[in-house]
Amino acid sequence: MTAGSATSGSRRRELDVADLVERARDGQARAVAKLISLVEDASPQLREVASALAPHVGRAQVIGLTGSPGVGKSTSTAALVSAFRASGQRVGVLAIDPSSPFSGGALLGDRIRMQVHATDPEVFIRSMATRGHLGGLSWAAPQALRVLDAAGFDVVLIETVGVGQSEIDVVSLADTTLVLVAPGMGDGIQAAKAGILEIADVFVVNKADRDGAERTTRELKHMMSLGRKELTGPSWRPSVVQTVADKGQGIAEVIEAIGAHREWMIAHGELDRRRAHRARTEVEAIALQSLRERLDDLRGSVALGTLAQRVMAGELDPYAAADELVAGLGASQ
Ligand SMILES: Nc1nc2c(ncn2[C@@H]2O[C@H](COP(=O)(O)OP(=O)(O)OP(=O)(O)O)[C@@H](O)[C@H]2O)c(=O)[nH]1
Ligand SMILES: [Mg+2]
Repeated sequence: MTAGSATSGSRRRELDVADLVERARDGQARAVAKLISLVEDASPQLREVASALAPHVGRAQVIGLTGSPGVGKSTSTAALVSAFRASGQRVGVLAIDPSSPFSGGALLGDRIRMQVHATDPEVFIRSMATRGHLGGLSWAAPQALRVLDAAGFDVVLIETVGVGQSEIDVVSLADTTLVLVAPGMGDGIQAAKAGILEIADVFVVNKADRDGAERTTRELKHMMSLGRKELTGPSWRPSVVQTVADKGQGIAEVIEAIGAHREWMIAHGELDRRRAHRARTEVEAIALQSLRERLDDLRGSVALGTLAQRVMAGELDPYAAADELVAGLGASQ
């Protein structure tokens, strides 16, 4: 590999990636953390990491949790971790906060909720604040997921606030997506507006200890029955489960619903379809990123300058100029 020579003399010491992956697979949390940091920092060793992980991925069951701020995602995540641990599974958690300028506070809150798991070596928890990353979450989260998958976690939970496209991107990483709503905030309707109804495999009406839980549950079930009429072929009807996450109530039912969804997916070839879609999205995101970088390199280049001159002089139209530029990109590597 040329990675070593390309980065020799850089400020950072080269890490032995193969050794890190071995240690991560041995269950060493520090190695897992280091690999995720390499991913997050877009280390020059990123490609090496990706290639070392590749033979070991594809085993983990990936569960996404999304929903409005404060609906109880972290509390539910912590409760689910306990439940999966009780059945002997190793659990990884990625808490992703893509947009909030106040992520520090939110992540601090998560840390407190997760404290009960902090000393369990079979649980690995990582918060990722990905604001400011070029291309946002589209590449960092899937690579972090690959690290946890390769490290042998049976279940990976991905928590993200459901407010926009980047959350939907993250959730599309999951085999099963839980959409959390709480009663009394018109949350069901908000969910419909935000387009997260379509991504739910299981609805969790959390804070069922509050007034209105029955009504929210009914509304959601009604919406599900409306939506289904337009679908053709076999389709999964999202289940609706009530929980009181901070008391652990209803968590067993959530696990059951996740299991039922998984069985349905396997029976209908949907799990493979989702994973193929995930891989395609990942490749696409990396390719786009690399094209974007190469385009950035062109800014101010002689080639672009010359083309611009010709467009200005009326010798070339801007479409033809762009074609030439893009053709040049392909040739440059
Ligand atoms: N009454 C009640 N409160 C709950 C329940 N679940 C969580 N909470 C409380 O709701 C608040 C928010 O919970 P979190 O788990 O931090 O919510 P979140 O969705 O992760 O919040 P963000 O990550 O900030 O979007 C906390 O004070 C929890 O203790 C529940 O079932 N009932
Ligand atoms: Mg949270």
